[in-house]
Amino acid sequence: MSLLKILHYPDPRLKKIASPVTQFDAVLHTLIADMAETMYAAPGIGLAATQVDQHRRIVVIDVSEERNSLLVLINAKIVQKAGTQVYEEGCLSVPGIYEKVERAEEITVEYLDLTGNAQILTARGLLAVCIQHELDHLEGRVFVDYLSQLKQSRIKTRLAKQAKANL
Ligand code: QAP
Ligand code: CO
Repeated sequence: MSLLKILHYPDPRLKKIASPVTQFDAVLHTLIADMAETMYAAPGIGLAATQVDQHRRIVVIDVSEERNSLLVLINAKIVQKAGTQVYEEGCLSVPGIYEKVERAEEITVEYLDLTGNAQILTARGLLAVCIQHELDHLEGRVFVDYLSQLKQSRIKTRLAKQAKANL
């Protein structure tokens, strides 16, 4: 297992659109194990392959307190949305920044599991927010994209300052 390097906003590679997974082999399983290790080490509650510069439709999530309920979504698609909720989101690619974003309250997703079997899941609350946030990454979208231009430019300035301080 190994820790993967996480891309930081506004890296242009975060805008790439991910391709569907077609091979359920050892290479895929290694990438997923490394993504999970990277998410837990951060620590984070969700990580999309895009964030580690792998442009494939893979997401790992664990919103449990105990950090023992790994959810792996491959080629996931939201097939139903209902209601709205506002949640203060963060992102491992946008360190130290938290902003409110409005998303659907309840969603149903169809996806493939680690072995390539089709699954369906209905989620609400934080898990629903996290799934929507992570699936956005696979489309090249970051939560910052939903904020005003003024907030976006302030976030870029703050991250550039942080990056300089970390040299
Ligand atoms: C996405 O985000 C998410 O800034 C997952 O310094 C966030 O795991 C979905 C993190 C909130 C729903 C609600 C962020 C860790 C982790 C930071 C994360 C940081 C350290 C973010
Ligand atoms: Co994110």
